[in-house]
Formats: sequence, C-alpha cells, structure tokens
Amino acid sequence: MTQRHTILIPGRVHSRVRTRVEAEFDTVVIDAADASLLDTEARARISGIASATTINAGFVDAFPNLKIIANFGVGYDIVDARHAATRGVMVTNTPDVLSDEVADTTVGLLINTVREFPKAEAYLRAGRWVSEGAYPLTTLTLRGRTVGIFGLGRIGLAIARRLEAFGLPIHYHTRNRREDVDYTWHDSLSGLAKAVDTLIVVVPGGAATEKAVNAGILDALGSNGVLISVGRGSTIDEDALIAALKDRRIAAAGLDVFANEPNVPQALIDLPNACLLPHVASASMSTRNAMADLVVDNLLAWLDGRPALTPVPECRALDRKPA
Ligand code: NAP
Ligand code: 8YV
Repeated sequence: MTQRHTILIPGRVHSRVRTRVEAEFDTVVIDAADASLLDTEARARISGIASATTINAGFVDAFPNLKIIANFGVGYDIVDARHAATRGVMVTNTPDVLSDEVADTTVGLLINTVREFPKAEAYLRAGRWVSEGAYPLTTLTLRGRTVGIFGLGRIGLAIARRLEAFGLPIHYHTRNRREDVDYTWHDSLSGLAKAVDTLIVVVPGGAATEKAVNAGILDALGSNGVLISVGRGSTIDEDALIAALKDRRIAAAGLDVFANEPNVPQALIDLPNACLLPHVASASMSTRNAMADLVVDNLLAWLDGRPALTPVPECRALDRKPA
C-alpha cells in the first residue's frame, strides 16, 4: 500500500473490525454517524468508513475524499448505496460467510415456534414437570407442512436445502424465477401465501419490501399458518401481525428481526404464540469474525487499488479508482 489511509468508525462495530482497522489504517472513532462530530480537516482525511449503522446521503457527502463504505452485514438497507455510487464511493457488504449460520438459525426458530421448545424448557426449569406432569402436547407440528420462502437468495436457498432434507415441499417468491432450482415459483407474494402454510421471510429491507407481509398476506396464509421472519423487521406490518396472532387468524410466528430494534412491541412479547429472538441469526463468534474480516479485507482491497471483494449491486459498475 503506497499511502496510509484513514478509516472512520461511526458508532458501535464488532471489536475485530476495530482491532484490524486500527492495525492496518489510521483510525477515527466517533459515537454516531453525525458528521458534526468532526471538523473540516478531519473529514477531509477520511477515505473509508467501516460501520454497522445508518449511513445516509448527507453523511456520505460530508467526506470529500471518501472512497469506500464497508458495511458490517449482508443487509445494507441502512446505507444509501445508490447515492454513494453516484459519488463514486464503493459500498461493500458481507454476503455468503453468514448464509449457513442464518439458515441454521432459521430452521431452529421454525422448530421452536412450531414445537414450543423454549416454553417447554421454561416449564421444566420452573419445576412444573414435577408439579404438573408432562408438558402439554403441541397443537402444531412441522410434519405435513408446505414451506414458502419469500426471497430465495443466498440465505433463502440455504434454508430451502435444509427444509427439503426435512421432507417438506418448497415454494418461493422472488421477482425473478430461478432457473437453477425446481422448487415451485409464484409470481406474487399473495400467490405464495395462498399455496403454503409456513411462510419464511428473508428478503432485504427497504422500500420495495416495506410492510409487504400485511393483513391480506397473513389471512392468505390461514389459521394453520406459521410466519418466520429473519430478513428485516420493516418487511412485516407488525400491527397486522399482532392482530392476526391475537385473533388466531394465523397459528404462530417466529421473529428474529423487528421494525424498531431493539424495541419489541409489548403486545408481541405478551403473545404466547410468538417465538422471539433478539436478531441473533448470524451471532456466533466464528460467523461474526468472518463478517468482520470481510469488512476489513474489502477496505484493504479497494484502498490498495484492487477490486472490492463483495461490492453491493449498486456499486458493481464503479470504475476502479486508484487509491
Ligand atoms: P440475496 O442473496 O440478495 O437474496 C435476496 C432475495 O430476495 C433474492 O432471491 C431476491 O430475488 C429476493 N428479493 C429481493 N427483493 C425482492 C422483492 N421486492 N420482492 C421479492 N423478492 C425480492 O440476500 P441474502 O444474502 O439471502 O440476504 C437476505 C437478507 O437477509 C439480507 O438483505 C438481510 O436483510 C437479511 N439478513 C438477516 C440476518 C439476521 O441476522 N436476521 C442475517 C443476514 C441477513 P429477486 O431479486 O429475483 O427478487
Ligand atoms: C447482523 C444481519 O446481525 O447481515 C445482516 O444483514 O442482519 C446480521 O447478520 C447485522 O447486520 C449486524 O449489524
């Protein structure tokens, strides 16, 4: 590397990102993505951002020499990548290295939701097995279900492969039909919801999927329906979901993501047929370390004049800019 670059870390980021950035670059750390925390001279020194927080257009524009934003996470709905691309700023994310972990979690969440294992364990720990006898039989089972996957991308496909091995028929909805799978494709989310009783949501967040899972979709899923959400909370109309769970218009839901994290509506917490996780689908040390390494390796590659390892689609056409 011919030049020592300065990387900005706004807000909290995985400790391995910070350790490796500090080893490889000059580093500036601020509490939040608020450009007013830096003076003009400091802003001019920044050539890269490593972050897991919202990066809007105004923040991108505050750094005249910015070359790359390396997002910690495959989902980058919090980064204005389209605007960054217009400024010639590369945006990278962390695909693939987390797909199997997230798919494992999704299957675990589905089974926990249907077979109530977290509640059964709480029952044992509370001494109720001794005092009251066997945990009640679950009304729901995975057996005989038909799975619909909303978003058959890297993670969706990893989920499908697992559930195929469970002997379950797989349907999916994406905007573009995949030629490399023989699962049943539906050209609309409502068509998918009508055809299945188990809907797994793993599309990216953003305007195109905002509240796509609404009351109509939940009603199409039906009273035996199970909703599993591991993409982004913004894709689910949470008020509609709470009403559908309360009225038993669907049977149960398992959620790893929420509209306003870390705040989860009390109404959801109070529902016995909701199984809730605090956004942990990728949260093992090994997977998060792999994500952290990809963040830093993208910075190193791009700022060294090499292609980015994992550019987001909006930035793939960017010309290589010499560092
Ligand atoms: P990906 O490979 O880009 O897959 C996204 C899939 O969604 C594609 O099949 C895409 O197909 C489909 N899609 C996108 N927009 C759509 C729309 N408007 N309507 C219908 N289908 C649409 O992404 P991935 O790596 O699988 O990750 C998916 C998402 O999972 C991430 O963006 C992130 O938000 C979330 N995630 C969550 C966790 C967690 O901790 N809970 C962890 C990792 C990822 P088409 O383009 O053909 O429509
Ligand atoms: C991370 C995720 O927990 O990769 C994603 O899109 O949602 C998760 O793997 C999150 O990005 C951490 O900021």
